[in-house]
Amino acid sequence: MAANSSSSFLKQPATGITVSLSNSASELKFEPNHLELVAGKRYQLRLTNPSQLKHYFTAKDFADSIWTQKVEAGKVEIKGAIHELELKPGAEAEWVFVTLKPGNYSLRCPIPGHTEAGMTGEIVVSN
Ligand SMILES: [Cu+2]
Repeated sequence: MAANSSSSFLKQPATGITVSLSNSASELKFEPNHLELVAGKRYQLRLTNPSQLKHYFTAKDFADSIWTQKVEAGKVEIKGAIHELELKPGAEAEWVFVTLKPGNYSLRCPIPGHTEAGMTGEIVVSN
């Protein structure tokens, strides 16, 4: 993506969304497990893991369809393309991105047994 088009995205206020990877009861699910986004908008996705296990936020086709501004975790800020995030117990991260392409994208935690137990979700990007 050209730098000039990304700088116009940066002027948009980001819409905040929070997704919890599992919960304090360590149930294997994303909360919420369905996200509705609009193409061409800037989002600040806050990910939390209040459970006792590590989890992944894996949505590769979605990650390929967006422009990532940054991921912030602790005192570290990462720029550039991100494909999946691993959150250790108690971790938090913020992913700031702009949606580019409409579509239905699947989300899952690929840790053995977690997808099968229902740790899946859907990200819908509409026009
Ligand atoms: Cu998991």
